Amino acid sequence: MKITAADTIVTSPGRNFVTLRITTEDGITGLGDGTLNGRELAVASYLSDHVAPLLIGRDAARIEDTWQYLYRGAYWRRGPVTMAAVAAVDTALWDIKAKAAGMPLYQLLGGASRTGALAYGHASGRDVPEILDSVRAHLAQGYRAIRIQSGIPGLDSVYGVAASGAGGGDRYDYEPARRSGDGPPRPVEEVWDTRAYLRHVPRVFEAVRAEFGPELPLLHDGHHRMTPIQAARLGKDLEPYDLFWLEDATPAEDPTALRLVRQHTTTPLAIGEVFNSPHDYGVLLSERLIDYVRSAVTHVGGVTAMRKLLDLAALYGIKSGIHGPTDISPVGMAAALHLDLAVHNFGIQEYMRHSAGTLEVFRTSYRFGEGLLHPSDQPGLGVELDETAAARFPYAPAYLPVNRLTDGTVHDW
Ligand code: GCO
Ligand code: MG
Repeated sequence: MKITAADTIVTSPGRNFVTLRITTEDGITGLGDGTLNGRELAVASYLSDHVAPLLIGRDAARIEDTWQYLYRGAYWRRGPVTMAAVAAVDTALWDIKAKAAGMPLYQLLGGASRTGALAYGHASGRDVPEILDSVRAHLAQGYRAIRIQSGIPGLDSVYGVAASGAGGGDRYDYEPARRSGDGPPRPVEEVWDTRAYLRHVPRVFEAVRAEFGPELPLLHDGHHRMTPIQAARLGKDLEPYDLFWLEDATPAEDPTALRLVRQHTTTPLAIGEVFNSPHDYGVLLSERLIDYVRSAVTHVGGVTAMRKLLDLAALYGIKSGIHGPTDISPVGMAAALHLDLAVHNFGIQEYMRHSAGTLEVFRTSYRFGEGLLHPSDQPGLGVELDETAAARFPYAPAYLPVNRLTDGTVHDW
């Protein structure tokens, strides 16, 4: 089953996506997601200039060998651009293999371990009444686990909070990568105050628990902004509200920072969305410093790398919480859902729904009902790309915001 074409498709139905489509001599096509928010064209060039020429003529069935060939063969390993490109190839080859077998991918990964994957949605608001409305709207949409992000008094815009306040729970409201008015594209800048955040967040969770009771799983994302001692304090302050997890409490480059957090709090911890290799988890798994692995299939090196990572995590009793914001394309999302269904140590799946424009370009078959996602039983990943629709949405540069402290110092966003 020789590869005859490997095409990189960049499309922007409201936000940018990079997709690799691999075609075999017998006409089977497979899709892989290589989207890297704010740096999309670097992956597109890596794929079309450096990877596609190597794929032509290779045997599409040799997935592990191709993964190793691209990873070790480049000599320069890891890094978000390389690993998104490797992931795109790997995912497309799994799509092809499953289509050739006439099976949904999860069957090749060992078959279903559950009936569906518990999904969490993103509720947010500028203040508590808006957040409560947003939670109600998410419950009405069928979510059975909810992330809560709140505006902070004194700060104009805060990570995770929809600009309109998401009072109506409109799931399309929050898209952090933005273009900035006229002139050359530049990231917008936000202002951040960690002390104000630490004072406010426990009050928000107190209000949400008072309104919705103890049962509903609640999550929160710290987006890498706290020092270890600040994160330890937040974890302790949130213990009465029984979080499902506190995500990205401290900056991702320093995994040992979580030792201190862990010593002080029983709030479960999750990290990993900006990691780009299973190797990044080393001490986090072996010392059991986290409870959930947060990588995206797209950024950790594809289905092959994610499967190895989750199997290793399982040995330490650590579960999955695969990254699923809107900057993971429906192709990356489908790959996550097949893994979610198959692995034993599934924890939860993030699910921010894609816009109507995105779903016009990517024809998905996965389903959401009663709080659970299912990848569908279509052969392969179960997602097809409509190239005519994709061509209607050309690439548009957009960046994630840059964050500054109140004195102007650049801080983690
Ligand atoms: C999450 C993430 C995202 C990121 C985004 C950046 O938990 O879903 O933190 O919202 O900010 O993926 O591209
Ligand atoms: Mg996050």
